[in-house]
Amino acid sequence: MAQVTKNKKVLTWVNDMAKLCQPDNVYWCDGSQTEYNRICNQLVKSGTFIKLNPKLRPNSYLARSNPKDVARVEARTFICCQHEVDAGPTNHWADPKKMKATLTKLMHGCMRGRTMYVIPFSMGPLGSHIAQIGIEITDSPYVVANMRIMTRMGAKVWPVLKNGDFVKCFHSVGAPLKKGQQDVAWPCNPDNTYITHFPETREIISFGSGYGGNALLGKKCLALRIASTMARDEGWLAEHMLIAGFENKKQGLKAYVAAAFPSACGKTNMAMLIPPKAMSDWKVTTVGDDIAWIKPDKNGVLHAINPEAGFFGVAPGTNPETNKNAIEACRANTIFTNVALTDDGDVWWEGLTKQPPKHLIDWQGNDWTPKSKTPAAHPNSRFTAPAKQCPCIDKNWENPAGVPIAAFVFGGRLATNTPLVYQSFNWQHGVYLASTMGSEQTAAAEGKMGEIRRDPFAMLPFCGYNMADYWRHWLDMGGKITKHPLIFRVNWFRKDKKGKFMWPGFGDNMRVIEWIVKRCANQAGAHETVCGLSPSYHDMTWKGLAMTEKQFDALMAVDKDLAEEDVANQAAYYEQFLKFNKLPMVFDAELVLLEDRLMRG
Ligand code: O2Y
Ligand code: MN
Repeated sequence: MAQVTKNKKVLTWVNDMAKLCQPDNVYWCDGSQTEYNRICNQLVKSGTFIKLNPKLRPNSYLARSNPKDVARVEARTFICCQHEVDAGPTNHWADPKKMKATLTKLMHGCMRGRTMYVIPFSMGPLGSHIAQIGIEITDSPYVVANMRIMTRMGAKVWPVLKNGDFVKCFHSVGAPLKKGQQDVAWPCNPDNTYITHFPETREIISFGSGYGGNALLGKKCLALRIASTMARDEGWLAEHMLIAGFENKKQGLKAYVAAAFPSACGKTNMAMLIPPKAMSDWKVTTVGDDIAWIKPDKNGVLHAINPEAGFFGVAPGTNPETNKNAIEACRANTIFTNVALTDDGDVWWEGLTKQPPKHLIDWQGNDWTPKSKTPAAHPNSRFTAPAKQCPCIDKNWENPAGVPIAAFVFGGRLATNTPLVYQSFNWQHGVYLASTMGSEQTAAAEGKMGEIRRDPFAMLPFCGYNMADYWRHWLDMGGKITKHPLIFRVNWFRKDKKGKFMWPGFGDNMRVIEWIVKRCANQAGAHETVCGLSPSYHDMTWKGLAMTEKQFDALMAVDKDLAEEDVANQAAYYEQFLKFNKLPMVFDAELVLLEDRLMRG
């Protein structure tokens, strides 16, 4: 048994939860390798894990979820604060008292026949002034194993926590076992799923799902939904952003960039980008691939940490060409969920190799051949891999002070009328630009594929309070910092009339990032357009890519009629925030200025 804490708040809470949930026993996680190995072996015995061939994939496992439990469930995700207006029109709100009553009923006896694990964890380097401590109570050993990769977890947290406060993270798969009842490989309760957040008391209660963001509570629930409210109250930023370093020693350039993209838009790929051969004097290093916590230092310069310790990356589409570093990161010590199993005990997913293997076992455990009508791996299948295994991990990735942020980049997945890149005129214009981001629907979230939804700051599913208050917070932060990172919009996904991508993406995105880094160093040109400050063809490096000026101009072009339509769409989108006068008035001003530029241009 691990050394446990004397923190009374922890002991009382764990005791109360044990009384309510009635587990067969309570286990305090120590976070050791021995413990991890024991839990993985137990998961193999229970049928949740398949041990992969140790020669091909050392110390790695495959889990297959219940087909009804394969992704975050936004429709069952709630912000439970006193006043509905504080959750805002883009969140599902629930009255905290009523929700607690509903949950308490469900939690009563919900861990019977199971072990209740207590996981102390730190989001961010232990002891960093930007880090936060959470404690997750869970009845899922799969969650324990994943949390050991995704967070700094175990006994080392107690001396940092001492008698301090922590975020209470309760999780249950919601599937108690009767005496003698045989367990299933992936227990869950899809008909009674609740992912609930109580920002005013900094608590999370998740019930019914064992998958990803619903169950690994340090990630989306704590590091985004709860942390965003902490950040608002305390004057910092909790963002759905990758953090990467871009350095060109020859040219004396180095900048850390934080970039927000909606789910499954290639964030992990950008965080681990490999520049094209012709730009091999650039080196890219990864600080984080999904979440950034950003605070002004004592001089008012924004510094960011990655609160996570691992990657929970989308498997399909990842291969040595699209993301060699991610492939290397999951070579060993990795948990795969819902990918396919090869006949020699390794993993496979769509896009991993050009030719699929002749035979596989698919993510649901069925025989699969290239003639099968369904994908071998689920589109939202994942790898959980330690960040330190990434070959391009940044030397400062665990620096408790974080890394200085020179630029914010906001992107989406838009096929039409959004240029490849442009810079905002100023901080206010940048915040407005990020508030209007939109993207086509992906597999990680629910909804119809291909539909466009506005996803301000890529935070739509992750902002723990009223989105309009969040925008105001960003505007206010502009007044609290001395050195404003430059703000950019990018769009890697523009298509031509035939539906073909106009930009190669992946490593070639380095060309755009080079322009961004040079703008930060005052070393690249830009001209004013209706959108913002844009590069001309000659402001960017084209060596090694067949891109004509005409093609580039098409990538940057803005159709004025379509842009007018978008102004109207944006105004309509903002309308929902007008209630209670939440919408920052400066956004109206930005729309007027844009209309004016469109009229003049
Ligand atoms: O479906 C899930 O639970 C995973 S969602 C996810 C995982 C890693 C990084 N980002 C996301 C996301 O949805 O943004
Ligand atoms: Mn994400």
